[in-house]
Amino acid sequence: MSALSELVILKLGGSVITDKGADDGVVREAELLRIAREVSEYRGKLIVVHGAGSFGHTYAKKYGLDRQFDPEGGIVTHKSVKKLSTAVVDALNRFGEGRGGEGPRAVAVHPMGCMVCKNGRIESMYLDNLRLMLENGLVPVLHGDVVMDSELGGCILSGDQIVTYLAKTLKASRLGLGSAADGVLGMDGKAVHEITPGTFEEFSHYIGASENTDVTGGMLGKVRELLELCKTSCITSHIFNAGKADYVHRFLEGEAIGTSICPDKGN
Ligand code: IP8
Repeated sequence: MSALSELVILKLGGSVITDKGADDGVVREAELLRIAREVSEYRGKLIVVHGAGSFGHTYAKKYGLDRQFDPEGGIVTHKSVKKLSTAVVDALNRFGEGRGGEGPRAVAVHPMGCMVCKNGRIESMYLDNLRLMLENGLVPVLHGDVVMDSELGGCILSGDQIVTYLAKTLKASRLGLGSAADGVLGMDGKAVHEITPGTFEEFSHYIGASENTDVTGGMLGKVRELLELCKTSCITSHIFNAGKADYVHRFLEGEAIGTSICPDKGN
């Protein structure tokens, strides 16, 4: 098991915890509870970030927020992802309560209230609250959100960008993206074991750009964020299938499952 001082960051994809094909936000309750149970077994320092799924993406698309900021659309979309955040926090705390005070004590941290972007990229974030939460046994839960942007007025911020920013800034030891696929799928439909900055070109043309109503780039967007992280901070990330029973637990316990995005050997 990981040492308590090590920080693990886990992203739960919107396609896993919501019905992404739905026109309005629909939580996949059974999946969320199963994942919350798996997370509750982990005792180390943990940040959970979740995607927006059919909550945020539906409204972001409706109001064209990926093209231009719109205050009304921003509020509607933010309200919608906050609703999903409450569902995630409640599910995690439900399992925390039964473990004699040892289970996760999750608390929502909404990016809209503590992050600012510039041209869609995170420029600053208030982090003292996160550090204190981690030191005091809380599990901060963040999510893809609408945030204010010093150039654009406001923008859509993907959880994929949030996890890499936090991993780099807080020096996480492990980062996992629990998606609805087994990892980055190769030509044979099976998960590619490893992608490095040097081998990315081989795979880039058949990595899916986006699925359903996703306004933030799908699998290709994730891989790009994670490659950037391993180039700048040498942190290895794992994209794995959080829709499969026990995979979240296995990732948290240190197994390299799915596709690893890691630095080139010799770097
Ligand atoms: O699902 C998108 O976050 P993601 C955020 O993590 C919104 O890419 C509001 C659509």
